[in-house]
Amino acid sequence: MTALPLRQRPAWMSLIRHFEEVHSLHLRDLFASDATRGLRLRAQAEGLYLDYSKNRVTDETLRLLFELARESELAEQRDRMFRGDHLNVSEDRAVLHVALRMPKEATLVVDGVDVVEQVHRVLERMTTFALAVRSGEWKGHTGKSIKNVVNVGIGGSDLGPVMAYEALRHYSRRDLTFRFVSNVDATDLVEALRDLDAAETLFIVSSKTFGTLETLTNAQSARQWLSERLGEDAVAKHFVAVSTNDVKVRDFGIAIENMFGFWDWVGGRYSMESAIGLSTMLAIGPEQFNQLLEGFHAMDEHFRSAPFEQNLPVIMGLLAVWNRNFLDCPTVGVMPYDQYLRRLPAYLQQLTMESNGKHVTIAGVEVDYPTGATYWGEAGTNGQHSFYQLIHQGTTIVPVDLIGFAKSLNPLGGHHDILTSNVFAQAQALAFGKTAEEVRAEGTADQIVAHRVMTGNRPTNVLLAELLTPRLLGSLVALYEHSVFTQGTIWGIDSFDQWGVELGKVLATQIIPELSAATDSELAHDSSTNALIALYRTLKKAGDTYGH
Ligand code: G6Q
Repeated sequence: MTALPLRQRPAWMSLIRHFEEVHSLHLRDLFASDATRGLRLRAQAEGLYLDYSKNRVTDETLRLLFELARESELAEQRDRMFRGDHLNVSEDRAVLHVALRMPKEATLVVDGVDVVEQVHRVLERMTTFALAVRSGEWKGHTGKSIKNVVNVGIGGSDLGPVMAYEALRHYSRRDLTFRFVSNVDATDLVEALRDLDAAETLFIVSSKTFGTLETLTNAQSARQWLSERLGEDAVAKHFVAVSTNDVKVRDFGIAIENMFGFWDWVGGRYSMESAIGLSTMLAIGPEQFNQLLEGFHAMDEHFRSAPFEQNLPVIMGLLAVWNRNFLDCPTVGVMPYDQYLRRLPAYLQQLTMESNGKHVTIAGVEVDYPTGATYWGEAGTNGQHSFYQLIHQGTTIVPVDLIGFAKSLNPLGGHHDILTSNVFAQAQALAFGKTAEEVRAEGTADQIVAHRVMTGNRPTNVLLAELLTPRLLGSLVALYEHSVFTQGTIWGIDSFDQWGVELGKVLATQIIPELSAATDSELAHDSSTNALIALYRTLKKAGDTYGH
């Protein structure tokens, strides 16, 4: 990147001056002074309608933000990503999740290899396997067909699969059971397997590195569970692997013909449409999986070709920067008004926070501005009856993405209109609030008025689509991916590494033997950690009333 440091970019300096002029503007006034605002500040692509009019921006804010994108070389960086340049500088890797969803006829040669051809070769193997399992042709060790699929993975090797399964459950084979085991807490595995018949169960061990302690621990225990019931020879028909590491897969005891590969240029949190999506393909079938890929690809093309001013990911990314760096909002809420998307907030939490939670620029220089916000959320309308109070009246401004659909996959009475009315009503309430005069006019006693005032001026994006389909899900996820990319590019950070998760893993590895050894070793940590370990050892040895 040759862009100037962020604070020296002319558009950034203009935005700082501009903020002084607009920071006290209220959305009430912005709407009152422009009857067309809600028709102008909107954009549409690939079945997603984005209303961003309820953000605290003026036309000038937007002009400067688009200028900032240009000065930050967003187009150049985007093109470098699509070309396969090593944008993940700290790991010296290309960032090519966009290649995972390119059509078969496309080519993309990176380091002398056509990666699209590689991708489609794996997709074909996944398809053959998925068809065999779904048709019952793939038999388990005892000759029974597969009825249960258990994905064992964590982080990027879990959140995508579980989110996609939940999101597309409507399209899934209802006679197959899907479970997702991620936590090294044995409870996760034990509860997942409790009612399953081993003879009908297939394990997918999903791990890019095949070196992740949690996943390997769960996979070993799953193998033991299976072997105890069907014998060690059963592993061949009941275990498949998704990984980039064929040596470790073989060492674990899974044959290479039962391994589905991907590549180091696919980041874990960007991998749900690679072979990591095998459970998704088993659930919804290859054709619908293909539609998911088409949805991703369509949004990629939109990001690649639409002018910034009409480009959904660019607009959302720039607004996120505005809210983070100028309105000083430390968190963002993502609220899908669709029960099937209930795991989307968790998925986006990893995508956004692992990507943009960084403290140095690509050049390794400490940033002097805030980067990635904390993302969190809950499916609507549940959140409205709990934490929305703070969003409406708290002292922290929380920008919210509200995601709604015009049609329900489960039309039932008046449910869907009630649900969707809340999407629109929340955006209205957050933007316009309720003044003291309005509260008083309702006959509220003077001493209560202040409590009932809603200041409003709280930003929202509303994303509206017709129906949740595999294709739409692909476009929606790609929209967030490229919004994350836009933010990371403005901030000049490496959105594709995750060094912050390493230290805790290393320290835990040192502590494991101190907790599990038969004899208590000397402890040489800080006094707090020493005391915690000592107490753990004592409590572990003590008998309890349940006789464990
Ligand atoms: C994602 C992260 C991380 C990763 C998990 C699992 O971007 O790198 O969440 O996906 O740590 O890693 P493995 O797939 O290698 O087991």
